[in-house]
Amino acid sequence: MAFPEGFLWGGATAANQCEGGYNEGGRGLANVDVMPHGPERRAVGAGLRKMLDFEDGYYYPAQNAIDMYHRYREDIKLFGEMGFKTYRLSIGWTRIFPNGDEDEPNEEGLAFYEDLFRACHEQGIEPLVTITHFDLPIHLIKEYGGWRNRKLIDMYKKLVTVLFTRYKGLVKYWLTFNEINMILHLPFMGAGLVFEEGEDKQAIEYLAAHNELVASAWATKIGHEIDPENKIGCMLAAGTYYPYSCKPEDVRAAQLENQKNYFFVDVQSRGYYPAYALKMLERDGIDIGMTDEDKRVLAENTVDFISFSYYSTRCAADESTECERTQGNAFAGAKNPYLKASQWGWAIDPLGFRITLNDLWDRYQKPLFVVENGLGAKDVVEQDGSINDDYRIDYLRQHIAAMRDAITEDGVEMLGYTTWGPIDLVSAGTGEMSKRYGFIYVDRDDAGNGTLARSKKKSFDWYKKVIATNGEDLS
Ligand code: BGP
Repeated sequence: MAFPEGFLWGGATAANQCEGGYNEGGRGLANVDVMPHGPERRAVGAGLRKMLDFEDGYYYPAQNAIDMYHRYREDIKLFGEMGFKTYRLSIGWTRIFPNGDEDEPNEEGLAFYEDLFRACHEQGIEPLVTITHFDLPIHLIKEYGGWRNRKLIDMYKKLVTVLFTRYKGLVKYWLTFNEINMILHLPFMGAGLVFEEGEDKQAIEYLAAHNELVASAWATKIGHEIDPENKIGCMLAAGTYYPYSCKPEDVRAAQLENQKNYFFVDVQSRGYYPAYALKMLERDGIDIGMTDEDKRVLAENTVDFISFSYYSTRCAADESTECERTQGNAFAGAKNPYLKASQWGWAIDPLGFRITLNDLWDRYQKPLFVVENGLGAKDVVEQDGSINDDYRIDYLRQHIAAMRDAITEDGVEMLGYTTWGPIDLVSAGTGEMSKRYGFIYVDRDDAGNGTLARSKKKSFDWYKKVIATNGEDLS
């Protein structure tokens, strides 16, 4: 058998991209709510255009998203029908602590997720919970400056203590921060950072990263203390950087880019700052405010498993190298001439998936959990209502086959695989609905029009069969 017994097949979503109900159930406002659809989204996400409230003339897709806040039972039932073993979802921090710094949590928010987890178990689905998926109370940004402020470690500790206590027995798999390395690419989205004129951006990003890393280690400690059954993982936006050529300068450029990403997991998995990161901080004169307690907490509370998203590999070239550069997603780089790209310019590289799996397994020797993978594409609804998304099936088939090879041929140890957006949802990068990943179609467009009705695409039955055969039948 290729995939191990009990392999956790499923799908992944994030609260702000599917829930909606932004002002219901006592929920407070979060950074992700005020990221508009349209050309300014990227600058807002990067912390370069300050937008801390809703402004006139913009459309904010997270306000209602796909209305899962009201439809989760119906949606989870469809996941159950596909045979999901796990469903990865995230907690909206502001449902639990509307401002982030209250003493008492909001019971309505806690009850909402409790019922959602029960709905999962009724379908035989194990929840996999991301504690924060690009999600931070606006109040913590306005009052404290987001994750640049160490006080957020305490707010986070309070949040996780409430979650681990309340959901003991209902949730066993946890991720501390979604794509923690996104701080370096979209720092407002990743850490609630907004930069003022003249600030040292890099210094603030690494300071915020340190605070998140320490908070993540505390969460691991608290989670294990509350329930030793808890399995707590880190989460990386992965995708190995290839050198553009075998020119040593290109190879070095790729090595440096890879280290920038590995840095986070090196700390979370090994428990200390790697030498190359310490040297870089020293060289650039960056003080992250490391305390002895931080060092101890990091060392004693490493993660149980490594989770990551994989959409594509990336390519690095030295500045002197002549090549086409791309800004396909949040990660800029050289354009790989050997690969085709998606409609949104993301390189498609199934073999790169196997390479990335090997790189991470070799480096950490801890079980891997792929918690995002998929193809964002435009779908066409036929006259009869059917949606023939063969391109999506092809993408997933090739990636699952590459993952199978990594397990059977290379000996990579894995816990599971969740595709991104099993139901169409709002794109994190662009705010669009038309960038669809789902097996389940949602009738909603980029401007927020549509009935929100759900319907099955061709890929729905295909994925159902993949799960039913534990990955044996990919046809
Ligand atoms: C990851 C995020 C997700 C998700 C995905 C796809 O970076 O963790 O939240 O959205 O990418 O990206 P996009 O939505 O921009 O297509």
